[in-house]
Amino acid sequence: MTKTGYKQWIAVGAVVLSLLVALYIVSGCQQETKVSAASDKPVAKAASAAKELTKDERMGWWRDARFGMFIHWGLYAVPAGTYKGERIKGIGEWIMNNAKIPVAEYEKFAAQFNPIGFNANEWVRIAKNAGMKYIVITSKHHDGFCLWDSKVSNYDIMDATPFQRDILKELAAACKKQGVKLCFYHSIMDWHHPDAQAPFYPNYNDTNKSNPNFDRYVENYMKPQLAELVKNYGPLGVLWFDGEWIKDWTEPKGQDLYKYVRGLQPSILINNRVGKGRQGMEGLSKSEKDAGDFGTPEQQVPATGLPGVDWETCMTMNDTWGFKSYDDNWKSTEQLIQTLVDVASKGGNFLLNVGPTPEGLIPGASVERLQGMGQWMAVNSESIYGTTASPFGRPEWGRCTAKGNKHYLHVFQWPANGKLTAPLAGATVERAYLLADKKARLAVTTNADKLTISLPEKAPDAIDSVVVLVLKNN
Ligand code: FHN
Repeated sequence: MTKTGYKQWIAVGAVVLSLLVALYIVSGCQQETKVSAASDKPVAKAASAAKELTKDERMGWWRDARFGMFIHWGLYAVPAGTYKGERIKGIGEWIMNNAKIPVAEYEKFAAQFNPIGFNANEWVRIAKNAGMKYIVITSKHHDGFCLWDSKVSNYDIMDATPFQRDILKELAAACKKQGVKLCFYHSIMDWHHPDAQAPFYPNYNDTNKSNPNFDRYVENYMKPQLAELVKNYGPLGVLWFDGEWIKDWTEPKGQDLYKYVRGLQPSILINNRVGKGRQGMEGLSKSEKDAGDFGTPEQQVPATGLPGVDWETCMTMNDTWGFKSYDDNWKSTEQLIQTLVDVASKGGNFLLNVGPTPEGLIPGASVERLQGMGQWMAVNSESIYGTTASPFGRPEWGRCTAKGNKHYLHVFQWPANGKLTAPLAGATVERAYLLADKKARLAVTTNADKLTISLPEKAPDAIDSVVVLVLKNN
């Protein structure tokens, strides 16, 4: 081949090569374009529709928490169970109905409501030190009085009282600061609103009566107030509805309200009193189709665990939710700790109530019990938080909770012979120890039908000593 021929071939080669390079770059760009276009598409998709949380994802923090504080506080703390010199029977927050107080008379308590002792950080500290992970406070109870600065009502803390501080805003800040979930109780029944149950006086709770303007109350008052609570004080953990038993409220209304609130905050939890599914004080829903994320047994604990059902027992420490100056029928710290354990051993949550005084203080007897619960939780909270129901029901010596490959044996009655038995014959125990003394290993023997743990003579806790069994992952 002549030199000229070589040069021509080289020139052609260079042209072909540059064409190939150009083709590669163009296709590469197209690829980038495609990729970027493709990647743009998923990003665009992600941006437009935030991932809908599953119920398990929404419920995660709540199932882990297991223990919360209920707070019933409002104008009813002013009479504190006494009206015109007479002690009124029934729970303190029902005094307006039980003493047959006309709306105009009851409103006068607002001018006396000046809780200068209120300290939101102190309340949250008391709850947190007790081991409580969330607080449910009455934003509005049946009496209709609002503990926040509502733009749709003057019957609130800012317009009707000398206090003129937004209690829910202060509590929201304290909860955020201390890492406690803020939740609101909200009554569907409203004894103050003319379109709700106010006209039913003297029996505001007359479940045979209907208000023709009730839908106006729901659409123009209740829903706007709920929007205020969720948007201005949230994000909230739970909206805890109540007062749903009235004639004007229906399951379809409950389904609508559930959707409405979830639309305001998709991650929020809502109890089953948003609809009509609750079966009285037993609190569980008739059907899983009924509105609400969890059942609400009141002043009682279900007899057994309820697999696949989320539920929360709410309970008073004495006999009233709202403050009564003379109700001293307090449950003992032992009863309260063992109830918490009983509830957790059945897979439920425990919402324990305090009823603050008109001065804004949590009663001393409540604080004392919460401190006692906190001392127990400081050692044993691992056996409560994030646990599931007992794998073998209720042993005669106490309760059991479970988490992962651990069983927590809650021993209320310490065996005199130092031998604790559990119906776990098939289990292979890697190690056993006291939660109060993790270093000391406990001897475990098994036979055909049971497992026996040898315990030290003295129980580490007089109320509930926890023995941990670490099971071999089979
Ligand atoms: O009527 C209310 C009562 O005042 C209190 O708020 C309890 C707490 O769950 N709920 C209703 C009674 O079931």
